[in-house]
Amino acid sequence: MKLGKKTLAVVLSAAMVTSLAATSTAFSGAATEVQKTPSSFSWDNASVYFLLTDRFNNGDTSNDHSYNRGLKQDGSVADDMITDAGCFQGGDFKGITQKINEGYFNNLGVNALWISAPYEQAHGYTVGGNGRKSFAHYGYHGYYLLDYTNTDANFGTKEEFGEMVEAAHSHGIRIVMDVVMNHPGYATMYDMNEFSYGTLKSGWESVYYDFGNINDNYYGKIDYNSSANDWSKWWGNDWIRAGIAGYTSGDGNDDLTKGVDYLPDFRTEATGTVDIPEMLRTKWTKEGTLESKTASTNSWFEAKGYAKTVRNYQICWLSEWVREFGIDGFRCDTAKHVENEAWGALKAECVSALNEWKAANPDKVLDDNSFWMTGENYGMSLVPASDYYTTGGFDSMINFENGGGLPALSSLAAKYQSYADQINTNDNFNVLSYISSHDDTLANSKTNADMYYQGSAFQLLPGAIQIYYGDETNRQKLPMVRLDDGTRIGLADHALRSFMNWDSIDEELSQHWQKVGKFRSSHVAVGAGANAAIECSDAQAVAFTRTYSKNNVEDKIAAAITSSENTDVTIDVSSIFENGTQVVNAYDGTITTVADGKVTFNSGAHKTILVEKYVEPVEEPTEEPTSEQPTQSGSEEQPTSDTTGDIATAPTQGGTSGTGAGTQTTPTSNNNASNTTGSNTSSNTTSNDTTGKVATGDATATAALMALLMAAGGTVVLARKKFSK
Ligand SMILES: [Ca+2]
Ligand SMILES: [Ca+2]
Ligand SMILES: [Ca+2]
Repeated sequence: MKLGKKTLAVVLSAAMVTSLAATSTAFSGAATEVQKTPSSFSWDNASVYFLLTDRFNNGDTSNDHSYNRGLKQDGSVADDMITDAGCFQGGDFKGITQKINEGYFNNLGVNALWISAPYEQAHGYTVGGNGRKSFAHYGYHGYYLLDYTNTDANFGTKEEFGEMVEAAHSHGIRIVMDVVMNHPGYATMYDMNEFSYGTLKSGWESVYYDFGNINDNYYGKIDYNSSANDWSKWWGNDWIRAGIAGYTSGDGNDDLTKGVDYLPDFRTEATGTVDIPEMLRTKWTKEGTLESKTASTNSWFEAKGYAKTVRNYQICWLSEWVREFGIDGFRCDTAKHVENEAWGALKAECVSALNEWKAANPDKVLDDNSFWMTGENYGMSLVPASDYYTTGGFDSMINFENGGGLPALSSLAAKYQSYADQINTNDNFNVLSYISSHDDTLANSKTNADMYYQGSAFQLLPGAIQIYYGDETNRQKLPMVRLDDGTRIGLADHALRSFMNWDSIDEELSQHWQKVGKFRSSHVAVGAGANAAIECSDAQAVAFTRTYSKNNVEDKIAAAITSSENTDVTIDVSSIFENGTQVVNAYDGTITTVADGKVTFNSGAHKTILVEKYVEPVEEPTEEPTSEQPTQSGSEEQPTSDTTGDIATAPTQGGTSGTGAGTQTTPTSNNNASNTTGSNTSSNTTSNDTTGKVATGDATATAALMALLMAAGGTVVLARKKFSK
């Protein structure tokens, strides 16, 4: 018998809970001790980590079968590889919170999480398949909306959602919610029965609960055509277009009104007023929330003075997540199937809602960034002159150009130049680039996909980037499944959403991604700066500088990747560093001094050299014996190593030169020693993150440090010290 994914998840979860028990206390109260300092974070340099909540980490197995999902009629678990691909698999908010508190995302340099839609999904499944074999397909991905006003119980409670957001914020990580305005979920037999809408045929249960034999008979048990009255008890014809009794169909040729994948289409363009749909009133009545939810919805409309259109109800319920929890941004699904006016209206209300949340929660405010919005128009690449950026209110659109991985190094330098030139010279334009996604492919499944190369090249890409969970750990696609007759079938997009591979993490690869990721998030210049190619002794290398000067932040870095491995590479950094400047290869911690405009570093096993100005370690007060500090010597103190696990740092030029140049006598350049030190950087960082040993919370000391840095005439933006103890 196969080990089902759910079983595996349960086992993993138990291990996680055990291992976390000892470390979680280190973070208690962290949220209240956040030091309010300027942040260098910019959405233009964002490192967004996209995960499907259901597929990431199971922090609470008691919610795994909410609404009887994945259960047979007798309550036993329907455990089958094919069924599981489209089933809820147990991941939840608690699991994400655990990973936040472990420092998992800080270690990667991640400063925003894009999570799948957290609100309630259709309880039942519909039928997915590829023509040879069908399987149960639930809304585990968040695209089968049932009710915007509550969390899905598989993911957890609203309280657990709030704890997750707060944990993220206290770790310097923003939360971006996937949202859908285009469509609700399908009518599933389970929901039809539960909420008394539509026309079910007798004997539907025997088909629905036969998980081992899921097929198109499913649809034979639903009568879509006979009773307009039955179907009016769903969303209703004034809310959605759907080709069923009593409903108007969309125009199949019109992107805005057609049913995408036969899903119902919300009438987002309609100007007529509507009531709360009967299905929701039925649901809320069963929950005992009808009165309160109706009242809060009505009070929003009264306060805003808006007409009760479909679009405005959606905006009311979606913006409430921002107002209640301080959600930092939305990723808008199927953007081209909804009018840009609707997106623009959503954006405006969410900007207001985030401002309201900040005013109500001044001690939890992360930075002064406005609400952010990115959108999906499948296949779109870099298109600055688009209505999405004007009418639609989008700050960014997902860039589909690199799905499956960046090009070979022969065209990488040109891509860097092109991206920086287009993206970073235009304040009204940005993209969110990715190499793997939930409905494209995984970069590591491509021929010749070297995830070390991708880890360097992708994370040094100009613009914002979206890491798909498991890019950094070499998570694999789900394999083909062998049917009883010997046929092998793929699992379509579900194969891209395998459970996070906590039990098979490629540690060396992961550390590589961490080093480059933290360099990126420490340097706003990487994603948001100007790019210039520079001379390099290794003809095979892509070598460049990035420079950024905006909003009183100055930042400069150089990098050389894809050279020969374990080779001394000489780079011309004269355009950004003066002779005599001490610089460090943040990848391995080696320090050297610029001479004749050049520096030489070893490319190491993974061909990655990340050059930043060396910043003398600043002694920080500690409440624990300094002997336990693993960071008092060598290059680990330079900011990119980021011993606090902080990510919103900008170790920019000039600021610390006054503190460093005059006092430092050591360290000297020593490749071997520094290499050794550098190789320990990641584990030391992890250690600090999980023990909270680095004591940086003393407000007086922090203020003094700030004053010192500012007095040095620099524009350093001080690290946020969120792990203060
Ligand atoms: Ca769970
Ligand atoms: Ca539409
Ligand atoms: Ca820009």
